[in-house]
Amino acid sequence: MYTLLSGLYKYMFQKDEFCILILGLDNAGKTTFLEQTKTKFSKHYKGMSLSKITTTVGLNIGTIDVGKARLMFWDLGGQQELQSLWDKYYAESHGVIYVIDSTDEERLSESKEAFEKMISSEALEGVPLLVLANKQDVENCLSVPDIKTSFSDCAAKIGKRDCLVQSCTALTGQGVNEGIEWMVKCVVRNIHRPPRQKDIT
Ligand SMILES: Nc1nc2c(ncn2[C@@H]2O[C@H](COP(=O)(O)OP(=O)(O)OP(=O)(O)O)[C@@H](O)[C@H]2O)c(=O)[nH]1
Ligand SMILES: [Mg+2]
Repeated sequence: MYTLLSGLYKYMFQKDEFCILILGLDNAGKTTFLEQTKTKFSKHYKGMSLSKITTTVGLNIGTIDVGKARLMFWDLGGQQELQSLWDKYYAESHGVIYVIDSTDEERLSESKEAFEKMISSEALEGVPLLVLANKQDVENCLSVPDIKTSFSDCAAKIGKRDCLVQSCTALTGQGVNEGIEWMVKCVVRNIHRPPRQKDIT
């Protein structure tokens, strides 16, 4: 009876947990996106004022529940000297959200270089990639098609991974739900996939 009840309890309440990295250059809007996500997906979360967010030196964490999935976010600092720390988190992550500042055309190639380096890591093979074209509220910013064109030569490196370029305004929340729901769908589907050949011991 106990086994039956504990099985039922687990079925009803236990969540599958996924670690999601939030990466991108400094000033892209990663922490703003994380705060907006926590505000939208956690009923009782009293978010900090978005205007008070300052540059991230270590990391920010956050957890949300979406259906039977629990997403644990690690938002890492994007400054150049902090980018060398990103790969310490790759092996544990189930998905990556890569944030781009669509108003910063000058640093778009720098952002692409950081993205290419990140996706070249073997530890991220098969991991879904959500690319956010952030700050779409700013007039004359780069559009989603502009960013897709600039990143088009990454296609081979992305390979068969799930990848979505999503329009987003972290400040207002536009595109946040769509992005998170897409990520949940991908990571949940991945746990039901048979392991990759090299994972079989
Ligand atoms: N206009 C506009 N500004 C935004 C948006 N998202 C973030 N910002 C602003 O961009 C600046 C940087 O935002 P952060 O969230 O601190 O950026 P970050 O990527 O976490 O930066 P690091 O922690 O330094 O890596 C802040 O002034 C934000 O208010 C957006 O959607 N639209
Ligand atoms: Mg930050």
